Amino acid sequence: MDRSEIVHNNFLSRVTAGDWPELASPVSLQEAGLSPEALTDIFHSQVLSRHLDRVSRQLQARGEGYYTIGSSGHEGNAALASAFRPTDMAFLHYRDAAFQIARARQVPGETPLWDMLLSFVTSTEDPISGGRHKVLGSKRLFIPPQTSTIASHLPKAVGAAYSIGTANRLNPEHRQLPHDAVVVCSFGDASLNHSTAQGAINTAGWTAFQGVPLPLVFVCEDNGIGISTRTPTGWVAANLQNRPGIKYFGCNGLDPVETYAVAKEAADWCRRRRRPVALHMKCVRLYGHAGADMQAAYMSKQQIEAEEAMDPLLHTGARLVSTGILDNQGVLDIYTSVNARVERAAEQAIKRPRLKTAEQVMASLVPGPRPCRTDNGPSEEDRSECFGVSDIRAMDKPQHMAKQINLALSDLMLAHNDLVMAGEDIGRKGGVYGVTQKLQQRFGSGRVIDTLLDEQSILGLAIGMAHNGFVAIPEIQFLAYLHNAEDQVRGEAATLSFFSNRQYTNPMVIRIAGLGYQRGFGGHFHNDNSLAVLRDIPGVIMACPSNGADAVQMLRTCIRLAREEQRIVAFVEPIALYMTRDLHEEGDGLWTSPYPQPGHGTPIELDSVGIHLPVKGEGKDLAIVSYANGYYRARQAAKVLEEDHGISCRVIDIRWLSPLPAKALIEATTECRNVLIVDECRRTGSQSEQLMTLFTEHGTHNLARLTAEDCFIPTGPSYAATLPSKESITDAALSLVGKQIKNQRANNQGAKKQGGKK
Ligand SMILES: Cc1ncc(C[n+]2csc(CCOP(=O)(O)OP(=O)(O)O)c2C)c(N)n1
Ligand SMILES: [Mg+2]
Repeated sequence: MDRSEIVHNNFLSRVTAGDWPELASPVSLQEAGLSPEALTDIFHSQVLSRHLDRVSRQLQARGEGYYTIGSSGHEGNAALASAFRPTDMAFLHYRDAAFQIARARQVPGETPLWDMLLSFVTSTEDPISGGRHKVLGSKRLFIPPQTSTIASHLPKAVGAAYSIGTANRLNPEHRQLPHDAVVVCSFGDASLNHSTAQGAINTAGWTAFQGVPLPLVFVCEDNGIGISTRTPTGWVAANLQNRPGIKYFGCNGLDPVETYAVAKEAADWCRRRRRPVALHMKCVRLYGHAGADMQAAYMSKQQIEAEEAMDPLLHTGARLVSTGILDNQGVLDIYTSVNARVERAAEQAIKRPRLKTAEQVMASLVPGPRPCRTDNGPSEEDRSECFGVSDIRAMDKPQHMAKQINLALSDLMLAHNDLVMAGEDIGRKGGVYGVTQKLQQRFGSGRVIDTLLDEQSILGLAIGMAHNGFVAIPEIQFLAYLHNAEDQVRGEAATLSFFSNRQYTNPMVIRIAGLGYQRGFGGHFHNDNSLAVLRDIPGVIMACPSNGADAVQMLRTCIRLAREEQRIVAFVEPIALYMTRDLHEEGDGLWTSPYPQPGHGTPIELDSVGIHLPVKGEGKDLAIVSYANGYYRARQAAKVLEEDHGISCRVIDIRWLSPLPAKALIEATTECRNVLIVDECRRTGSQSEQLMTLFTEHGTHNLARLTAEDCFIPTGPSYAATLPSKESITDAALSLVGKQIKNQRANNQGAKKQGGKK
């Protein structure tokens, strides 16, 4: 028999016989401040959660439901939820259905039973994911959906908690959380060991240790096991009890009264002091890990039965009966009537429509636009105060890319009070390359945040702040360090709109200093030349400018895309070009330009490419398609090709690496007799693969690519040995054009011969 049926029958027979467990806690209702109605309410939520689990297993067995990770044994969550306000944003563990149900009972007009059933049967009417996953979550209940890697929601919970204080100062237009809200974040005992969890807890402590407000309640739901691996006895308490900056509370989640009392104390403490709390809640896990998990493979029958005997519903029943709120029959009545209601509703839910086409599934991948206050750019007064009049005049002098990005960031921060920046060393130092110099002086340490050294926390901060109306500009100091934290983009940020049917979004512009060619500062960590990790994430935009003026315009577009269209953008800055001034010869200053003041210059929109035409001719012999350092070198090569070889060559700057501006690329090259792709990233996995495919599918002939070798980048004089150079681009172009001329001759001769035969 399915264990859920065994637990069900145990409950019925023990309640009928009045075989109640001993009270798990001496705390009385009065001491807990819990009214009889409130306890009955908690029981209702617990019972509903239990029956939803049972029914979801039945539906799965019938092929009508999918994925049945359950909440049974964790129903203490209902008492937990009752201790918080429904506007305290909750990032929940997957076993927290009872939390969501109890919260729904705090809000008029909610229909948690129906909503959750729609999610179980993946109906398009599921109010959270629109039928994309069985997932907890609700926009109205401040519960963002969570279906992902273990512990990956903790960093954003830290970010959301941090955002409350910042929102109280800046009041961003799209603010969500009240000024005195706290954030709840729950997870399992095995998840506590994940480096992401440890990192987030450390970040919370580090923040609070300095007296910075961080109203966050971490809840570790300790059922003593993670799938089949036992958590050592006492480990969770030992791990959480002595964390600097974090206050520890513990409760027995089997007993709703103690759970409520302790959770209330923890929530109140956190709300009052604006400091993080770790609440350790004991639970049991009934029916194994998830649908197909056979507990018998790793637990003895006695162990399984001992867990089942600790059923929290029996404990709540015992409380209700021992306090005279209900008698045995009253407990049974609630249990059986809710059961009947759930079963009836389930039969209706399975008839509701499901997603069918790829188009329907994909409809929520990219968030929708949102109305934003009219943007007139920063005012003249604000700019004069921020920069000083002489500095504004100096902006008309030619500037390199690092300076231009710095000015653009300043103007954007001036124009929009919902922008915040965060990263390692971006504040006082102004970034490793000075790109963020003076920004902290201008906007304060609350908007230009020097973070601790943890990329997951930096990206989590951005995600969490976006949940409260901010658009963060997190910085990853070097591209190689993104890999430590890529799940925060891939598994978390990028999936949020998809799994919430566009209701939750986390717009941001991630600035990443990257790519190769740094002379004298080397090694692959500082010269990482692979962007593959960002290219295949659905919905994420990747921008990569090659020069200062473009960087400014593209950054402005990226911020607009994030603020107004709620997009996630990676803005990759080629480090080696930050300070580059000259193109062809020393002192020519061709890689500098005046800073385009806000509202000036030509905007660079998504899907557009840059086209550089030769001085003479129309550049139809050859198009070199490249970006960043490759584009810069291609421009050098183009001059040689024109002047020394008479090849009329245009150079195309791709600018937007994902999604590729396919149409613009085809249009820009269509008149050209040859196309050479120059990609400074590694041959395997680089953009060049997609570009070759694009042009081949389009039918472009005479196509070749020059890429970096499949190798890491060394330090020392050979720093650029594996990368495309002006010389290698020139050679590749000559060989391609030469080949084309040969082919043409061969074709002409072939045609003549054929003509002769006729
Ligand atoms: C990063 C990552 N690794 C592994 C998994 C697979 N996995 C899902 S749940 C789970 C066990 C979690 O146990 P615990 O945190 O104790 O929560 P419980 O299921 O016991 O409530 C594992 C290993 C995952 N989802 N994410
Ligand atoms: Mg566990």
